Amino acid sequence: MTQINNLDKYKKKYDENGFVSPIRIISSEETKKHRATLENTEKVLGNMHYQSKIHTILKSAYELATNKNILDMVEKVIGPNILLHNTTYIIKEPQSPTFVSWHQDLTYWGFSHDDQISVWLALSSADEISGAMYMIPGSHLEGKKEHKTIEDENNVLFQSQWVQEFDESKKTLCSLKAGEASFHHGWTIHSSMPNKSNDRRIGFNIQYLATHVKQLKNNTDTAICVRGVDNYNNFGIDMPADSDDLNSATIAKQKKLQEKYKSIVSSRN
Ligand SMILES: O=C(O)CCC(=O)C(=O)O
Repeated sequence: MTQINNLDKYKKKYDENGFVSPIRIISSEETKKHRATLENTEKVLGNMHYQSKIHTILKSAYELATNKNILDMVEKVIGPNILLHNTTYIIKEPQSPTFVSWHQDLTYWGFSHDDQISVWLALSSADEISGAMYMIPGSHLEGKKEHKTIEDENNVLFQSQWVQEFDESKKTLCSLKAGEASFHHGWTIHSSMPNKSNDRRIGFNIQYLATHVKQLKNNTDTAICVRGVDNYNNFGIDMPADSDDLNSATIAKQKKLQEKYKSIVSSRN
């Protein structure tokens, strides 16, 4: 089993730069299994790009989101009591123009505190050609930046938000082999370019919060405690999937959760 050593070293890098990458999470064999689950699901449900709360319909997604290596690193950053808020596949098809504009995750999410961390686990290789993420080191220390709305049909982001004022010359590529992950802070400015490769670029994105964080935009938001204890109960509770067999009742619930999730992250107040 893959095990992370050097958690303290990774945490130091994370604190300095606002991200740490790459960290090996699972073997390439395990990664293939999770990719196959996603792609078998797509044969039934269609393209799964940017669907929310996937861990409520696929056990594979819940297994990844509760992976010990990931949670050990998350705990180092946000402490022992951890909520899983969202999981989503971010997929760029081969030779596709889709990209992600420079942004900070926390801008429109409505959270009371910034004790949040994003994990991006590669289910296929992510590099300069296939459209891996770029990060701006140290940008998490500068707080919230102004985002402009610049509509572009190829931008993956719900609000087409775009940070304009920052030093792009500092950008650092986070190349990942399948089964490796990057971890980034909610104020770290990041983006990604189109996929010019012949394979799908598949990221599995996972969002965690410390249990004391509140959702200020909507008091019916949901999450699930995946490590430690939740003494705050600020969120309703999501039910994790216990199988990869698709079930129409859980899919219907996930669609509702997704609608709510999208309405929260798409509104500006
Ligand atoms: O998948 C990408 O290219 C960008 C993902 C992203 O913005 C994020 O994980 O916060």
